[in-house]
Amino acid sequence: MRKFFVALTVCVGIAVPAVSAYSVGIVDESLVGDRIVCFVPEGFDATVTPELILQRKFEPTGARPDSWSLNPVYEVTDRGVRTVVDIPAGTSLYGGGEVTGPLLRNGQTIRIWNTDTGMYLVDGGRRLYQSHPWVMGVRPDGSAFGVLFDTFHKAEMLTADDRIEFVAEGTPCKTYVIDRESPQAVLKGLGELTGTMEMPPLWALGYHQCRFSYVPQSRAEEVAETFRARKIPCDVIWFDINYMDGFRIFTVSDTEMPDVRGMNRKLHEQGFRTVYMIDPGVKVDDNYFVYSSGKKAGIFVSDPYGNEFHGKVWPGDCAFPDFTRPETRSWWGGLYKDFMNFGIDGIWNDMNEPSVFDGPGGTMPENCIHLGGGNLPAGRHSMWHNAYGRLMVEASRDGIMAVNPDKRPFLLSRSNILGGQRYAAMWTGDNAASADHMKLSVPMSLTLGLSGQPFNGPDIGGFVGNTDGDLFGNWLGFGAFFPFSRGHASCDTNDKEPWAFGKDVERESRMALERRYRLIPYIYTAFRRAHTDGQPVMAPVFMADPADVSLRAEEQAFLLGTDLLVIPAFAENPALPSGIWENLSLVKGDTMGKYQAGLKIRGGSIVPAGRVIENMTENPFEPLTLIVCPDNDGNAAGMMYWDEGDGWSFRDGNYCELAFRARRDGKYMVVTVERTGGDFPLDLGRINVEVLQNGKVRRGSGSMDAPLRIRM
Ligand code: NBV
Repeated sequence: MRKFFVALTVCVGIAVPAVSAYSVGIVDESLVGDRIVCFVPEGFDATVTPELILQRKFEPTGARPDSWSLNPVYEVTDRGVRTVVDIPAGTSLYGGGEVTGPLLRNGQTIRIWNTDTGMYLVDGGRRLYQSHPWVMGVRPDGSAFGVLFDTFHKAEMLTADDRIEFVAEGTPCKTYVIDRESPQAVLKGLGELTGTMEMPPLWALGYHQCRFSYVPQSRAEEVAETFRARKIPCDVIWFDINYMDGFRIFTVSDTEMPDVRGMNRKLHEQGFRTVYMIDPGVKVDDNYFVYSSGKKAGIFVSDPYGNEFHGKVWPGDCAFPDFTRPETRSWWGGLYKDFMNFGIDGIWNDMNEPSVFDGPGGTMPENCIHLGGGNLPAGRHSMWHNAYGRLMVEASRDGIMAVNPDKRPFLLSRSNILGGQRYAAMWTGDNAASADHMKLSVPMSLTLGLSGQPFNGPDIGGFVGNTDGDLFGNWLGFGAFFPFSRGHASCDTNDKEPWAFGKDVERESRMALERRYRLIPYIYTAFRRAHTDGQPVMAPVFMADPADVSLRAEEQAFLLGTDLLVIPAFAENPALPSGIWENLSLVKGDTMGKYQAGLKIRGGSIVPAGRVIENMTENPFEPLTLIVCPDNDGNAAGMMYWDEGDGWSFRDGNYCELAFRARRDGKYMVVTVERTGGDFPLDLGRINVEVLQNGKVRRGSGSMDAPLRIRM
């Protein structure tokens, strides 16, 4: 018992005399899933580290296999509880969630302490807005494993060539180890443990245009109209903090937004959706309904003396909801009722590390008190810090769902924790308008995809600082293929809409986005796989051939889904997988575009593409085009998932799953389309086929009722 008292006192920050390290035994090591072992250390205390990361409780299903080779060793040190997992030589390490630096994580240390870090400058980029205590290892033969440290306490994670080391505050935490045949199978296992993202609304897969801020409302209307007038695809216009009345959350400024309902209605008529920002800080103002109702309910975080804690954010002095309390979460959720009824489609939760301008280390003091409730214990902020954003987005999501139960919520969060993909998509915070951050945006997004969060992307164009046409064109040229594709800009920068840099960049931007929109049937299918199997939408190149060690560090090119390679225009000598990969053109002239990413399709695959549309209210299947790239034997296969694009009827079978097959038959390529699931009535009419082989394209068309025969 004494031992864990020491560990706990480290956690709560009371000065303790230095203790020499001593080891901690394992009290249980059982299988809890298919090749998933959960290690429970002595002193594990569910009241200190309750389930938050995992989607549910996992009961033992059998004993740890004797041959199991990845076994954590625990010890208590004066820095916290240290867990070490020795790993085999030659392992490539990935993960850690939101990180700067390389995709290949061997030799990196990160701090797990959610931090508002403009331009990723705090602590040399070693801690960012989100926490992902998770590492994936890929052995030289392509088999893989994953190690999940099931805690939200402050920690540091080292990924060395010979070991993974995790030092955390709090009592010893459980460690889950997945050991499977491939990285894909390990990521599926991560999804089994932490849950997967829900199906997003289809509109969220379109291009998003943001700025800090589009005000007055006439400016937002002008931006929207310009997208349509210039025929540049776009689905979403975003509203940053200046739409609020004096930065009071859940209010709208009369002067900036004289008719918010009317504007949202008009945007909807033009085929746009709207996303509005909500921060956690509540302005201290007794005449403001959010503050007064929160104060009355006593749901704000308090200082150690029991007084409401106040810290400065945009509105000046703010109080902060204590999201560890069930009462707070339901109060918070309730605030969305009137707000969503302004005609708002999605919510953006920012500043939820939480960021406090005048707080120590840019957050609230570690001795602030959270009261907990349900299965969450009371504790100091030092304990709850990393979970603050995660609990906030759970409350936001529940609130949005309660207002619009028949719609799929769209929520974007800056802060979160491993497993938080169940509640919100994320973006990589305040990057800079620089070529370095453009290049960095690829490994950052890839790493998130390898850490359970498929729905992510950076501020395309760069947030801080002015952007020139070259940077914007280059960034959007491949940024159009991020799972979450949004242009954003800070308040004091130049305009960064696709037309703001002259005719050439405008043409290239339109082209990049037209390419994305043509691929929507394929991208939606990739999101479906993210939902069912925890697979990344944007994946590292090595996943095309995990046993090819020459691909392990590639972080310029990336895979979109399983069958397309995206090679950004900036890429120099990218390492590409062997085998057949044919160049792909999706809109006229795209292969010649200065800023367009190179696109390649995998031999043996069939990619479903639609036509160019400007937003998701249009039908992409006029017609459906099957892009076929045969393997060496003349065979190819692919699939497509489609449904209503919103709502939950897909859960009752209202979806359509099609399997495509192609085989060579003498001089012909014979392509068949078969419905393999669901009863969503998808009327496909004419289907076009393009067969890509040896740099040539052969075309044909027909309907899905009979095999399509394309003369080769
Ligand atoms: O709300 C303003 C910004 C927002 O545009 C950005 O995306 C967030 O990451 N927000 C941070 C507040 C501070 C910006 C300096």
